[in-house]
Amino acid sequence: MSRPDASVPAVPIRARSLSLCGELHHPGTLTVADLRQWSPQRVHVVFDCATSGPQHHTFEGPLLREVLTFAGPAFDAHRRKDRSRFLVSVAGGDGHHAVLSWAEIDADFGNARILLATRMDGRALDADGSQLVVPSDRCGARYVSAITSIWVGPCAVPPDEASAPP
Ligand SMILES: Nc1nc2c(c(=O)[nH]1)N[C@H]1C(S)=C(S)[C@@H](COP(=O)(O)O)O[C@H]1N2
Ligand SMILES: [Mo]
Repeated sequence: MSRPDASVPAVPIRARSLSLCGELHHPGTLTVADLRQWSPQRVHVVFDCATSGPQHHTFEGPLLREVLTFAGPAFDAHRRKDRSRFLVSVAGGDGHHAVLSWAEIDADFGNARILLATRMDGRALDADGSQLVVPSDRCGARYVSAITSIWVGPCAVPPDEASAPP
């Protein structure tokens, strides 16, 4: 009888998934393995952590913009002004969450290469969950790890002071 292969876990690792929700035409759930259907980008980043100083990491994963476009934000994609109303909120299982604007990742606006990582420093993130990668940020607070949900939707309209009751 052959010996069990030590590289294959006896109990399969439970893959963590993230839910795509909010004002989307195709809301749903994606595992880290699902995120590998989009072409991966690779970036080396340095960000500052308030408690542990500069952090150096290499991340690999698809552009957040491509994944969210697949989920179909409920804006008129042909109208830049409509796209510029939308926000993206990314949450980890521990309750930490960070907000981006759609315009940050939109090619007609900030065009930032923000990723949903499938690997960090060569290690697959299937068991931990994806991590948001924001190379243009100086600090680490928006590098949300163990992502459990991403909400997409329009920002509230600021109150019109002129027509508001006194
Ligand atoms: N889910 C989650 N992600 C998080 C945080 C957190 O508290 N929860 N802290 C952020 C902060 S403040 C920093 S500096 C980086 C640290 O990333 P690292 O531990 O991979 O270097 O993770 C970010 N991502
Ligand atoms: Mo941090």
